[in-house]
Amino acid sequence: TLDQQALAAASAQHPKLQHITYTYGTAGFRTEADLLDSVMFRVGLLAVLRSKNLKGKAIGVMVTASHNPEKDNGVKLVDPMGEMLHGSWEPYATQLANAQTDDLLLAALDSIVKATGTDLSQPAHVVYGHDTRPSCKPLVRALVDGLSSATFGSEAPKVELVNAGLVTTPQLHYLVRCLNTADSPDPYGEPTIDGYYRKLAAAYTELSASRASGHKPSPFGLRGRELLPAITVDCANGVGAPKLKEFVKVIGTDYLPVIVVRDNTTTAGQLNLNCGADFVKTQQRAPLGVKPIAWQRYASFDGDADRIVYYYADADGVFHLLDGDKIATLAAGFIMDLVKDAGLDDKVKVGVVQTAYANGASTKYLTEVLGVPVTCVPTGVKHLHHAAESYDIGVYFEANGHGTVLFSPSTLAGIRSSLDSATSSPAADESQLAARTNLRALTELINQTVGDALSDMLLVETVLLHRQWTPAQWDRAYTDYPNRLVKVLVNDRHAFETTDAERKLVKPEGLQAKIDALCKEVDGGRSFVRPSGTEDCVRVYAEATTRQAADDLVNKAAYLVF
Ligand code: 16G
Ligand code: ZN
Repeated sequence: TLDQQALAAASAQHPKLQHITYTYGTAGFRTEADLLDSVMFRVGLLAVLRSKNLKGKAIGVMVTASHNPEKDNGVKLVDPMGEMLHGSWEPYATQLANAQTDDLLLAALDSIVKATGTDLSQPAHVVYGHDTRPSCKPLVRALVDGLSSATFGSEAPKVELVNAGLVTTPQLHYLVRCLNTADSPDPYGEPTIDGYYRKLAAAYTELSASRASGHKPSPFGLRGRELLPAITVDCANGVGAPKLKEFVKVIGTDYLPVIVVRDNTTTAGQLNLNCGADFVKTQQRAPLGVKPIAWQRYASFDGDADRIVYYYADADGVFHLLDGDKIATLAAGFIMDLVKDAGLDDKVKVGVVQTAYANGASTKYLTEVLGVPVTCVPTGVKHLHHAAESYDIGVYFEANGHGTVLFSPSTLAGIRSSLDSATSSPAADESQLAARTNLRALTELINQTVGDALSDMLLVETVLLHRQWTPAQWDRAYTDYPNRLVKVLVNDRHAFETTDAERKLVKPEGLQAKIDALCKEVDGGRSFVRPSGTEDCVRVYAEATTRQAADDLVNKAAYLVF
């Protein structure tokens, strides 16, 4: 039973702002930090309920607003295997956040307990962390108030809380999965940040050592002469900066020479300002004040280090972006080769998951050149993650740089047993064994809970090292079709409804036919319209074979919407 009095008293310290309606959306709750105190308290309550509902499994809570401006903040829940909160619980989060009074909050809790069949006498286990935003401190305090008020009566077992402190979003996801698999036959890793670093470092050193065969592993030191060993990483003045530096300490600069820029996490207002993955992707330019040296490797993380994009400049100083689509194609091509070299290609099928924002040229390259199946799903990590699970090895990336690679449980087991000489199909020769060993190391290198800028960077570095490619050589696989994305402010974005993975509008009626007609007039024309899940606007995307045609098309489509 609920300890009504104690809960009401605690909640009274975190009153709901009466005029605000909150929504738990694709990125959890996200808005101006000043509006989030009551939300944090209530998310604390919900996290405990969720954990009890899952019989005491550890649940994660991450306080961050990712690439948003520093004045914003947000919070999202992480389910036991490190995945996003199950969609069926999102409405409960919204319901709790919007209860206008403490009494209504208690009533809402009660109804959620009943609706979900949650047994309050179960234990609870919650791990929470936050990014570098100055507003995190008070907001985490409100969260902890919620977590520790959720005792639900004195007879209920204690709630076990783990404070992960300052972490990247993917580190928090990693911790959750480790805590829940610690006693299983397949533990994900040691549930500490140091354990996370050591897991990635061990996998990366193994992969880079295998390429340098016999030499002291020195990335790019052998044939890639034109390439400096170091990569320059823009950390968006966020949590990625201290965490990347901690990782480099663990792995050593011999293995990972990195120049960290935009690492100012102490000056107010700097987070995500004119830098970071979102800035670079949307502005199609290097961070302000960073002038890339021709042909060298550059990367940008976003504010909570779950996204990454690469870029380089050519001899004329022209900027070239290597976004999530480029990373997906690089990873898929490399993994397919490894699977083949490992002699596992009849058992292990690789697939790629994209959204409508994926550049048409990348989809064409994947299907026609690599011959890999591609699934298109609606925007949002949970959709991509879910679809990737249906492949033996599922590579998923959003064009914005969020993504990872998932290995199915049977694939993992297959790769492991292929290394066991006692099984039915021991490696035929040295090179097959090497491919199998590398494949296994990749499964350790890649954070399979969620997109992870650090892990993804190590994946890209591994492929470039093995291929002995410069970023320009990587870029050569295909040329992006010119494209444009614009925002349109409309009276009611809910009037826009989509189907076919957001590629077609069903409402307003008749609009899609007009867009189709526009596309038909343009060589390689493609355009779609969807309501944003994070902002009060409609987004219009268009691509075509020339810059002029893409711009024209987007303007005409936007005019139809407006
Ligand atoms: C959220 C999503 C991101 C997506 C973006 C689209 C998660 C964790 N994040 O940030 O994947 O690209 O929304 O925003 O799912 P939009 O709906 O405003 O275009
Ligand atoms: Zn992010």
